[in-house]
Amino acid sequence: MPRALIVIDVQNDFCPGGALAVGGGDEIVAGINAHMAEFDAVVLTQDWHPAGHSSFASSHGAEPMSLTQMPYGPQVLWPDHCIQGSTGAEFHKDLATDPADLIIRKGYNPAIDSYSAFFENDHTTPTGLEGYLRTRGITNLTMVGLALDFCVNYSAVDAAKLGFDVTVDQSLCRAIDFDGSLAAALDGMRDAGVTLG
Ligand code: VGL
Ligand code: ZN
Repeated sequence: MPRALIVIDVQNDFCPGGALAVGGGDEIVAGINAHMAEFDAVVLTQDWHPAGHSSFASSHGAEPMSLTQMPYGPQVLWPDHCIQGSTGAEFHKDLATDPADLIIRKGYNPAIDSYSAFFENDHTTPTGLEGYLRTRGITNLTMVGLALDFCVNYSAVDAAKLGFDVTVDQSLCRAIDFDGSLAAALDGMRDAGVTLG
């Protein structure tokens, strides 16, 4: 059962001091590094938005954390974050990046956000990660990282729907927990057949 560790968005902007800081986001780094050697493959994801991205509140003259309607459905409007090439978009300085087999970037399409490592938020445009994992014969995924209720959640649910055996290690995740998002995410992952470890 070849297994991959999928490390979601452990980037400066999601850590304390960052533009979209997740409480305790930096506390999981050492634990994630310590698990990498147990897996057949390690994949890192990197939120990677162009300036003026459509998921930014500033692009709509709106308040951060307000909701808008996009052609593909409702979308939370975020503070500007993870802008391509910025310090905020870099991985946390202590995250071990040398063991990564693949670094996959997402959210680079100006018109569509991408929480999931597999599909953009239109739920149809693939990132290519599914093909990478399948051609390497990987069937089992363990997901860790930031944020548990957004990018980890969407990635885990999509992976389960695609037929991967998915475990989310909650001790190596931290959540934004905005407006009930964490409880909803945990329910959604359970319903999709994700194992919450
Ligand atoms: C994320 C909001 C916006 C995440 C990314 O990594 O969970 N959340 N962009
Ligand atoms: Zn983002």
